[in-house]
Amino acid sequence: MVLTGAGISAESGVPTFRGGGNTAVWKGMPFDMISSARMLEGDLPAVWEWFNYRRGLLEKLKPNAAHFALAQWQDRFQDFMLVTQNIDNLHQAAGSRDVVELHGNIWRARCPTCATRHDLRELHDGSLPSCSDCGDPLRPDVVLFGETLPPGAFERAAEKAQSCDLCFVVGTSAVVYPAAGLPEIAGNAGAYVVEVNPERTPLSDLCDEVITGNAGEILTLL
Ligand code: BJW
Ligand code: ZN
Repeated sequence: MVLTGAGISAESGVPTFRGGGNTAVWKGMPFDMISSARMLEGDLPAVWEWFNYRRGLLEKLKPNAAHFALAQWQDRFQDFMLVTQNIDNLHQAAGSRDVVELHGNIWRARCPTCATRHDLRELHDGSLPSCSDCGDPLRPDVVLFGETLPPGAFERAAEKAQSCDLCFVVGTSAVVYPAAGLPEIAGNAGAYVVEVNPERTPLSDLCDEVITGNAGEILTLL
């Protein structure tokens, strides 16, 4: 199994949340304040503005060599699972199928009332999108701090972590739970755990191997 984080998209031009000693900030707010359940309850328009801004950045960006390498691995290995914390859809754009999205997808909206999911590329630009089924205001289909993960997603990933032989952890600072617990589950169950990251993380000491470098270069070499 492969677990990816924001760092795998860095070479496509997607800003990471953390790393290099910096934390993403928007309009003076740290991202973990705006990407939170509390902000969603208090100021849904501000949350939409933040995600609309992010979609605008992503619109022009393309998958990089690391995304393409992983899309090839799915055909090279019989029993492969790609688990991502990313919401940018770049794995799918590179050809990866059946990606386990732990934190949702920025191109989708969700209705909190009737749970219907909507493709934002098909919704007309309006101030606040509303549900075509029940009319209630939609929210971005992403997992904010303090919210639970989509039903089944973590369970699927954890089951694979329990049974895999090899676990790659690529481009994540490994501080956000429960995602960051997956490599530990894999390691405890006997998998060989390999981290690919230009910086060390809290996970590095638990890994069997740490490959220091950028995902695009390292995954292509592998
Ligand atoms: C490169 C590179 C290159 C650069 N190549 N690499 C247990 C302990 C403590 C706290 C908790 C816990 N369990 C739950 C919590 C609370 C919280 C949490 O984990 N907090 C910690 C931060 C303290 N977790 C949650 O709230 C989660 N929900 C939950 O657990 O529900 C149950 C519950 C409910 C209520 C109360 C308690 C429990 C939900 C977490 C949702 C995370 N959502 C976000 C935002 C999504 C929307 C958005 O995009 O705005 O997801 S946060 C943000 O961080 C985003 C990411 O997916 C996630 C992880 O970040 P990631 O991918 O690791 O990126 P970075 O930027 O941190 O790191 C980039 C890395 O790349 C760096 O290491 C670079 O070096 C590297 N890099 N260039 C390779 N070229
Ligand atoms: Zn609805």
